[in-house]
Amino acid sequence: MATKPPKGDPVQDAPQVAEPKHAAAGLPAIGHTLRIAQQQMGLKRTALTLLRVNQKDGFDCPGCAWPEPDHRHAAEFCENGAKAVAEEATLRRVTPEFFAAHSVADLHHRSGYWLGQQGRLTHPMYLAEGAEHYEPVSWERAFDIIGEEIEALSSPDEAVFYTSGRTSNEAAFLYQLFARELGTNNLPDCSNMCHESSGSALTETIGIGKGSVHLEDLYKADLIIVAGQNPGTNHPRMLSALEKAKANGARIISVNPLPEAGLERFKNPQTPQGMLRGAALTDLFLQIRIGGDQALFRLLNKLVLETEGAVDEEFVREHTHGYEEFAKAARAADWDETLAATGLTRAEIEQALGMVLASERTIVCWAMGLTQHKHSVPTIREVVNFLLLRGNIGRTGAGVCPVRGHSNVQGDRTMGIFERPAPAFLDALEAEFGFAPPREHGFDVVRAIEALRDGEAKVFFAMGGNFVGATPDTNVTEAAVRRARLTVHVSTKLNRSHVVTGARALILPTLGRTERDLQSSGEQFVTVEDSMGMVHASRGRLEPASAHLLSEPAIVCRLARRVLGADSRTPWEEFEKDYATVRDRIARVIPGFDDFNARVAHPGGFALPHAPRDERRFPTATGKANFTAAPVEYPELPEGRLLLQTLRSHDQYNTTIYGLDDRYRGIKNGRRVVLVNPEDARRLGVADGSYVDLVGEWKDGVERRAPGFRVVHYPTAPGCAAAYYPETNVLVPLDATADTSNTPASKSVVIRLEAGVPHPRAAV
Ligand SMILES: Nc1nc2c(c(=O)[nH]1)N[C@H]1C(S)=C(S)[C@@H](COP(=O)(O)OP(=O)(O)OC[C@H]3O[C@@H](n4cnc5c(=O)[nH]c(N)nc54)[C@H](O)[C@@H]3O)O[C@H]1N2
Ligand SMILES: Nc1nc2c(c(=O)[nH]1)N[C@H]1C(S)=C(S)[C@@H](COP(=O)(O)OP(=O)(O)OC[C@H]3O[C@@H](n4cnc5c(=O)[nH]c(N)nc54)[C@H](O)[C@@H]3O)O[C@H]1N2
Ligand SMILES: [Mo]
Repeated sequence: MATKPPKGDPVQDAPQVAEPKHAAAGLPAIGHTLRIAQQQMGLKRTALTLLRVNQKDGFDCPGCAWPEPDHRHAAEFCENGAKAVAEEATLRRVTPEFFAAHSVADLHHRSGYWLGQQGRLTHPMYLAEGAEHYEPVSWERAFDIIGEEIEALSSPDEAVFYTSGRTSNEAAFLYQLFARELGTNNLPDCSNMCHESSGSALTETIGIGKGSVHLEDLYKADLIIVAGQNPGTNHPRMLSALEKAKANGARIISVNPLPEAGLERFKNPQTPQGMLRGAALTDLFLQIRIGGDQALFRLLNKLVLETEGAVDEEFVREHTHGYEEFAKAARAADWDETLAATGLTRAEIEQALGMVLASERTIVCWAMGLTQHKHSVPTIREVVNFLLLRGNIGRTGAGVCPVRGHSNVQGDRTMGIFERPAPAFLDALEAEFGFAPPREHGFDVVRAIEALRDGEAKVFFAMGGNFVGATPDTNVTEAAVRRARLTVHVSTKLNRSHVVTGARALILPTLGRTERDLQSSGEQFVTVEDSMGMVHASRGRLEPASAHLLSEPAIVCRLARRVLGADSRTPWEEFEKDYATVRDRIARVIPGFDDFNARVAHPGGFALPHAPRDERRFPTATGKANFTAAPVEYPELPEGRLLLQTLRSHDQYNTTIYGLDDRYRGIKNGRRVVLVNPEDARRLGVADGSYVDLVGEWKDGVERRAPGFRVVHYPTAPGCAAAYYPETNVLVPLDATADTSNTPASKSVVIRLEAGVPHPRAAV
């Protein structure tokens, strides 16, 4: 039997703390999975649903973007994928009666955890100007309201169209087409807060903003460096790949301020011996200070340059540009400065160098630990320098591997969800659809918040996600969104963004991945692209959560018909009826999708082309892979302060909180914890178990405070603290962003600790 959502809220935050774990997955993970899934779905639905995850005829797991192996297990999912599925396939419902019983003011006082636990949204809901409750509204009326507000704008650039990363290729393509026919490139997305720094750095240096490895490359690598990533929690299926790589002889270096359980030892739940003993994964753990990665890679580059025969001279000569200038900068790298920036010892760096030199095939994997700093773009460029030096791009078993977050975040970008579209893409849209797309760049996430704040944007439309919950500087962002005339959210579940609204607001409930999508031409499937550029189909089988849901493509098509009217020559009605007709257009507009419908019928899908990987061709401005030579940066920490990273617990999916535990880190029943190195804690006079407020320090002098965190003495790198997002988003200043990519620097926030008291609320 599925159980009811928790009644009590605010939930008392009462963290209990035990020793952190040293291994991930294994039996406890399976027990935990089944318990959470059954609470939401009941036993039968749990079994039926979980068996279809990531199978060739099933649906793509809405968890992370890690690719599926060619030979699949019956259970090709992980604990956290199962939780993501359970959240969506839950039997709990948020109905019009729920909204009649709870005013917006009431919901505003609930935690995000409680909101999410209420279940799936069942009806389109409307909050009229000045009203206290959402009320049910017909789809027609909902589209009329959006039409009215868009027509009242003085320019289409006063509208913003946000996308989260679960949206299918088909929906994303239609959505950007609609926005551009309307006349704006205001298409910010979650990527702006996520891997934008990777995209910026890779596009400039190798000519394409995507990773250059396939899953099989990991199995063939000699050395895999995992920097700034916690796969045990956020990409658990990656651990199976790392285990296999190790069995084939690879060595692994983890670079992280925290010892993460998944990287230490992995107990593979798919094999009996894995369950019992588990495999040690990391050979060398470099416990780096937050933000020290650019300095580390720069010094490694210097040491490689100084080693006779270590540089792949032929590759450098044939395929790269800018080597001399880079080499000059790298040779100037300084040991003492690097040791200070990284907190590592000389012996550790020399050991890493030995492993680097012993490897013919090296892969560097990374995620948010590298992308969310002021100097993220030069950091990732330094990783590219590191790989180029030894010819590790466009070679089997080697390459760049930015590990994506949301399950289709990479595909959405491929489909044109981007505020700075390439001219060639716009030309192709123009040729195919016969309208003149806007050429001026639009707003990214941070610019969209500023535009709302300054009254330059008045309509905010979100295709999924939780904009208010996920973005930085919570108080600033909430005030900005409240200034909008209209906020619209296409959503599966209730979240904070539904209760921090513009003057008018709409909730448009939609189908999830797990659900059957029936249109008038018959049952539809959609497609997604994983982190390694593989495109495949996703088919839901469950009955939709309610008869009143529309699919995301249907919502866009109807919206476009209402808003664009006779101005649009695009066959929106046909697109809604049959998604294959959308794929035919994608095939004509986007390179690599030729014969899309035929090729996606192949079980497992197909690989998109990637010039650097496939043919060592680098479509950059210079026509070569570019070495770069930025000055080395690392965060400066004033006396008595800590550098805070805001990260994920094991029981959350971004702003969706599954539960209040972070099992591998030994934390239970609470999220308001701050992990502090015991030495720092002693120096700052904060006892383990005491309560503090986290107070941000930023050049604007504004006080940003996150109250009531329990101090946990934890083996994090000295000077570096960690606490969960989204509770700490209030501390991340809106203008503290990465250079070039404008990604919020949510992994390096300078804070001080002030004595505090426990906070009543578990999760914001
Ligand atoms: N279950 C689950 N799965 C998820 C998500 C989820 O919330 N829950 N989110 C999805 C999304 S959208 C994304 S983007 C990914 C996120 O996946 P991750 O990037 O793994 O997520 P974070 O929890 O932000 O972890 C950041 C890691 O980087 C380390 N780190 C922090 N600062 C630094 C630094 O300066 N240098 C180095 N070397 N390391 C650093 C942290 O200690 C931590 O291990 O996961 C995706 N998958
Ligand atoms: N401080 C701090 N801030 C961060 C980060 C950090 O590490 N630290 N990480 C950043 C990162 S990497 C990311 S990607 C962003 C995430 O930002 P978002 O993607 O905006 O946030 P999510 O929490 O993933 O969105 C969850 C909501 O998506 C909706 N949803 C779920 N499935 C579907 C679906 O199939 N269709 C539709 N239409 N809606 C659906 C549900 O209503 C759910 O409440 O947050 C960023 N913010
Ligand atoms: Mo992300």
